[in-house]
Amino acid sequence: MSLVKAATAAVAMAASMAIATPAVAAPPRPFVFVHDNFQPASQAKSAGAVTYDKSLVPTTATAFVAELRLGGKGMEQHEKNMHGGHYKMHSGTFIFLSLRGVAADHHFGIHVHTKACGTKPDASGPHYQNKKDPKQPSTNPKYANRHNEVWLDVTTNGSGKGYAKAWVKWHFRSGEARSVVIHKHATGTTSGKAGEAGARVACVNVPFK
Ligand SMILES: [Cu+2]
Repeated sequence: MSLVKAATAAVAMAASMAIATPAVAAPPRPFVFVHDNFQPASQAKSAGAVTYDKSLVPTTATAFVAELRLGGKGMEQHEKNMHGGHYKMHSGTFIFLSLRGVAADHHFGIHVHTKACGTKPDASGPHYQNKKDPKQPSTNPKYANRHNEVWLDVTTNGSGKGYAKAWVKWHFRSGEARSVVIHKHATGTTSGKAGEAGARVACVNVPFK
């Protein structure tokens, strides 16, 4: 799926829901969009996104993140309107990430983390996990995998553009998923290395629903 197609689909979906949802019900909107450029880490308090390594993620780079939550909170009225409540819709969370102006021909390991970006790379906390690994930091592939966490690894093209999408069958717990962290290397999948992707080179604040 091209970025244009994905963005068009997301906007069309948002528009259809805006029309289908009666103003009186006013349920929480099931989508979040963030579009930011990267500020120096010293600006973390007020920045939407920060970089810790300007050689890989310069301050001229931009990130776009979209979350679309299907089913559950905020979608009941929409589902009734669309289907009279007779059909069981997909339930889960779709996340889309696009990067521009970052290092060319580079594979970045990228995940949803639990805390907001800070002046220090570690401020964003561990990965968000649907089922929390009792042992933290979690490197057990039973917990640290793309079904229990949100992984958005990106391989950029020759001009430093790239995108990724993820679909998980669950919703974020409110307030517990706060950022998208960009790491230096591809995400590991083997025991003891699962979920690891090297240094945190940049971070995007996203108020996931
Ligand atoms: Cu991470």
